[in-house]
Amino acid sequence: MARGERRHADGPERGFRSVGWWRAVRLDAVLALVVVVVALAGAWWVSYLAGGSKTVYPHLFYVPIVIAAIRFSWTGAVATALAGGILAGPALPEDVAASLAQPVTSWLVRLAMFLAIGLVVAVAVRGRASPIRSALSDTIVSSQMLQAIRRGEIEPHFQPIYHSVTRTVVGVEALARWKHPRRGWMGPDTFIPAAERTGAVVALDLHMLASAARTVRAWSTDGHPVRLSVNVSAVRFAKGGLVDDVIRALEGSGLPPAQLQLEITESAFVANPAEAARQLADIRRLGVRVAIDDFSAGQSSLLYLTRFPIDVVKLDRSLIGEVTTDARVARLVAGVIVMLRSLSLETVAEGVETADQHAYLDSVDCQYLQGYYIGRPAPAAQIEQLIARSREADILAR
Ligand code: G
Ligand code: MN
Repeated sequence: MARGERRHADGPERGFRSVGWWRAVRLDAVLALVVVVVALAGAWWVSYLAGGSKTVYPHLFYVPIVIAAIRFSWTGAVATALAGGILAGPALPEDVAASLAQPVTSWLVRLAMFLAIGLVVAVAVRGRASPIRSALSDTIVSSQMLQAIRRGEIEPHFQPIYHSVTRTVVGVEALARWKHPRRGWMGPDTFIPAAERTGAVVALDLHMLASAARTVRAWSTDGHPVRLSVNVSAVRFAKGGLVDDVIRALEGSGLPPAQLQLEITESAFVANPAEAARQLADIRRLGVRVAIDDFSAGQSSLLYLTRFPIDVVKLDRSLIGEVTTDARVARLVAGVIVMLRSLSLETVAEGVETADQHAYLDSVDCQYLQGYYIGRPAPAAQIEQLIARSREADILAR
């Protein structure tokens, strides 16, 4: 499963502006509609200029009919064929110069041809039209995202990671947030899945890595370095050359490698395990740490824990969400924590949302906690303050 799809299936973050129904209008549908209308009007205009329906130009009406059939299926085909039938029929003189009207029979025949072609195309592309449509909308979303990166509208927010032994915030996870000029803050679920499908996520990952590293480097944390966790999409990982991006981000920001951690889901390892292990080893050789993200949510294989050079395992929030409601899940999580410790791997519980979940995870010695109960993702300045406060007093002692 694509990374963005499941990890962002959560509700809107606090502070997100609600999204009106008109935001759901698909831009590609509006564009297609505009193209159809323009093509209809163009076909009529060209046929008129060319002397009327006697010319070959009324065939141009097939263009909008075919577009509508692909984009809007048979309903679109019928509507456009009817509109075309009227425009190329009663609305188009047979002979413009002589202003002679078309006989009913000839325009009815044309209407029947329009309907037939429209329906044939609609049936022919059935089931295949949806990939065409999604490709179009993915492209639009991705190119808007790339523009937004250039305009500085996409920035990392940070979610605190809490150490249950020292009871302080010791790290943060950078999460992409898009401050859209009209729509306000947008979560990654609105653009990451599309960007993964087009490959534009590579640019996003690089931007997030470089920009989060600079931000965290600039935090004044008086001798207590904060660990920065950055997500790397499986698509980015598969492309190779990640280690060069990491070196550049470290050099560009001055962040010590030991403070950086990359989060990767196991889906990134499936396609080419040997190559994945090699890339991870290169990254760790820099002194950067590697975490398996969303563990237990995907194709988790226990053997992965021994085959890949990793430091940290992040237990998926689907597991954590049930530790207080299902005794078996609770025992499972307790056991997994023991197992990970015996492999010298650190454990982070993701999606800790309640005091009860926190208490349970504490009781089974889970080292690190992350989730809404600890703190929501927030802009850099707020998190810098939270970290400072956490040094004075336990932020969970409430
Ligand atoms: O897969 P990954 O751990 O990178 O996912 C991070 C996502 O999880 C972010 O979109 C973040 O907002 C969300 N998230 C963080 N903490 C919680 C939580 O406690 N509950 C839920 N439902 N989502 C969370
Ligand atoms: Mn993550």
